[in-house]
Amino acid sequence: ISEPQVELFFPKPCKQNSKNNPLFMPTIPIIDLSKPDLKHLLVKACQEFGFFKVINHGVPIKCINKLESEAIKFFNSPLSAKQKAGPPDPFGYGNKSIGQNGDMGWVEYLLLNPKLESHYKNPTISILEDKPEKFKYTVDDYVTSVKKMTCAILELLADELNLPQNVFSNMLRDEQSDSVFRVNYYPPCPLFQEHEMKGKKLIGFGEHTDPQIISVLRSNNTSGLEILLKDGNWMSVPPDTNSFFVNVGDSLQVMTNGRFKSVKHRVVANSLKSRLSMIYFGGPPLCQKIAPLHLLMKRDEASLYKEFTWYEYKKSAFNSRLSDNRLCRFEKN
Ligand code: GA4
Repeated sequence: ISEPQVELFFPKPCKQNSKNNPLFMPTIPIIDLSKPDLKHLLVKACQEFGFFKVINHGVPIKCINKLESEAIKFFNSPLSAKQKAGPPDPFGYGNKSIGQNGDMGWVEYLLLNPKLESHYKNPTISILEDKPEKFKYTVDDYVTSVKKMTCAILELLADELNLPQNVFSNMLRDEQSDSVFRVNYYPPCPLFQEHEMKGKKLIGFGEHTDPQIISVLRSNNTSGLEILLKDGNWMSVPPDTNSFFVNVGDSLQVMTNGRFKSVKHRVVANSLKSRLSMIYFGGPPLCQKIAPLHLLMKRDEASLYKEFTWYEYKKSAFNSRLSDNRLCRFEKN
């Protein structure tokens, strides 16, 4: 990228310009899914951070590696070939442009429909091999396994909140569930090295919250993901290829009447190493009503949000800019 354009990719500075004191830096909650009694920790993580790391998740490493290597093959193909799988409206290949409202990032991506039976709606990633079917099965395997883990997490959360176990997981398991699968590739940007040495950051994916219920991310060994802490400082999330990172989405914040926090996050790119992440966004059916759950509310507790359908929220979200606060339109005054 040439110099003037580079400005587009600088993140906004922190509110409180952080002289991060390591003594006060919180650590990311770690949830070991193989352990009993983790429900309390899970709820705590969703309340305090809206974010946690999952270990012993049960997703086969083979299935992760296979998808990762096919995705890398795709992103390493010539641009003209990749563009055949685009534009991403709603599914396909995208490059630097994010959404429809002018957001940009140093990123290439694939947006895919994770519905097992509806891959005809996905772009044909035919550059990958002579058998384009193969990629679809690799995605299916991965999504099936990650979705299973995600539903297990949602059930533990519901249980700890004394809600029917399936309240959240049923929304993902529903045939009509409006979930998305995304593969992001952040190419190295050597032109940026000079800026990086001066401590400047290159935006890969600008700050935002996810509109859905829950998002589950797995990345290669390149850092870049940052979450916004309550004190206004950004915290870098060290990559871990053996773990998944989970964040609460806007819809879950609403259903828990603000108990769980939809965490703001962003990705900064790197001048030397590429980053690859694969994210499953668990969303409800379009007709699903989203509102604070009555069963959860204490006597006299005021509902913080108006009721809306996922269709209404999604429509409003897709008309917003990445960094907008999308929930404020749906707050009760
Ligand atoms: C953020 C979460 C998911 O990646 C996504 C994104 C979507 C897109 O890339 O098209 C959005 C963004 C995300 C929220 C606000 C709108 C829509 C880009 C954007 C500017 C697929 C999603 O569902 O919402």
